[in-house]
Amino acid sequence: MIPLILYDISSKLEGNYWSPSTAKPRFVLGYKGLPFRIEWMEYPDIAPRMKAIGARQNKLLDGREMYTLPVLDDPNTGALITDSWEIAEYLEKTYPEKSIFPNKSKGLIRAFDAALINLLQPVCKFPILRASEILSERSAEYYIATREAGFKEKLSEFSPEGPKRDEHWAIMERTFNTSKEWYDEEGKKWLMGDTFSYADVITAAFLIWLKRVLHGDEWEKIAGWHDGRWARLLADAEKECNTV
Ligand SMILES: N[C@@H](CCC(=O)N[C@@H](CS)C(=O)NCC(=O)O)C(=O)O
Repeated sequence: MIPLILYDISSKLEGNYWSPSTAKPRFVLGYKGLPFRIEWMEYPDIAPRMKAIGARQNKLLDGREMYTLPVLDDPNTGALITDSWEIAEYLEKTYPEKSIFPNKSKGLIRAFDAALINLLQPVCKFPILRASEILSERSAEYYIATREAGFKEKLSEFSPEGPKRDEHWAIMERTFNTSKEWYDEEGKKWLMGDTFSYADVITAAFLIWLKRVLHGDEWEKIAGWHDGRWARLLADAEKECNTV
């Protein structure tokens, strides 16, 4: 089998990876035991490169069309897929062994994905601020300019220390309290009890983002909530998906 190619976004961190969207297909590829290699990209190079290889643009929540990563190139079938959800669907359909949507859970997991995004929306400016600190100079310049334009706010106003940051921490904690309630329904390792699924990939990708972009003490704070449950869930998912 020819290794698949995953286009991911580079950073200054050891090991590079940090983006939650691209972490999802990385987890799925690892879980299914598929051979793959990563093509690391800087932000300003994404659009020209994706256009050149014939990837399709993605539709953002606000309706705008743009080139985004992840993109997956499968030389075994000729498929070139944009968007983490569509990549998950493609991998499940093409390589059905070790299902990530067990027991016909795809619809429910899609709803879980949307629910988690809704929970995270109000708090995302804090990790976005931190992400701008771990990118290369070229990527950071692009990232800050596009995020400032998107939010119509200067980066320095995203999550300044003080009442605004405190509010972000409060929302973050509420988000994890809600996630805990969801995970407690089965009271086991995964959202679906003993069965690993793409829902856990979504949660783990969010955790990876926080662990990689936040400062050490900030991640430690989250890792300490609910008796270390979130650090444990991330470590378990990384093990399950052979990403460590
Ligand atoms: N819904 C998309 C979101 C992907 C996305 O927003 N990717 C961002 C990086 S996290 C991106 O590539 N942005 C390109 C840009 O800002 O130019 C997915 O899940 O694949």
